[in-house]
Amino acid sequence: MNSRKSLAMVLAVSLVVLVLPAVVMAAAVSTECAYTDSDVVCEVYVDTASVELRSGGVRLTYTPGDLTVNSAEINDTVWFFGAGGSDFATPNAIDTSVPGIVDLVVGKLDTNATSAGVTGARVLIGRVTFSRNNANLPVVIAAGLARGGEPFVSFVNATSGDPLDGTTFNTIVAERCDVNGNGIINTLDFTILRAMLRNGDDYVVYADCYNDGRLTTLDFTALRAKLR
Ligand SMILES: [Ca+2]
Ligand SMILES: [Ca+2]
Repeated sequence: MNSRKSLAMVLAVSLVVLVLPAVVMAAAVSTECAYTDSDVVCEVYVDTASVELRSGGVRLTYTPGDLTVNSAEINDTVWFFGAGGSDFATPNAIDTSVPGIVDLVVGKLDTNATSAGVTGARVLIGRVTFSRNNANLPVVIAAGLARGGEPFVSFVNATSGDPLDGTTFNTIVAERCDVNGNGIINTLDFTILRAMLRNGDDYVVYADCYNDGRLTTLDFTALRAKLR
């Protein structure tokens, strides 16, 4: 490679390095829902590896005639205000008062480490369960910012206190046992589940065919029964 080419490459790499932090300084929210004939379980995660979060708020919307909220909970081992997780009296809020809407509002202020926010990949925000009122498909659930993204309900940088721009939302609603969430339950799901177990991959609710909150070989057995 001549020196001009190598200089161009160095510049290109530097540009990528310079540009990347600005692009990833946002929260990525994943909502993963598994349905059966009778219920739907949704788990909401945020990937905040690039920034420490002070607070966040996710709104799930659904069709009230099709679904009824059974329960909603926030992961308050991560999201809390108080001394090292001992005080869970928090501004965490679950609002299910309006049919068709579930708001999950979370925050963290550790009084032992006030500058620390929440950071990490795939941090659980909360879990919502619905019962199904009919057999209508598809089961429609969407996610976005709670309450229009007002400050301290939107995703807020713990360091600067500023709301983040560009929070993204990805929602997958799949039948329980559809391990790869592609809308079909077939032997490919076996293959993928095997790889997930071998690799110790993260829990995904619709891959949890046995429905016990973890991924084990029992999910194979349940998937086999489902395919028979
Ligand atoms: Ca599948
Ligand atoms: Ca399982």
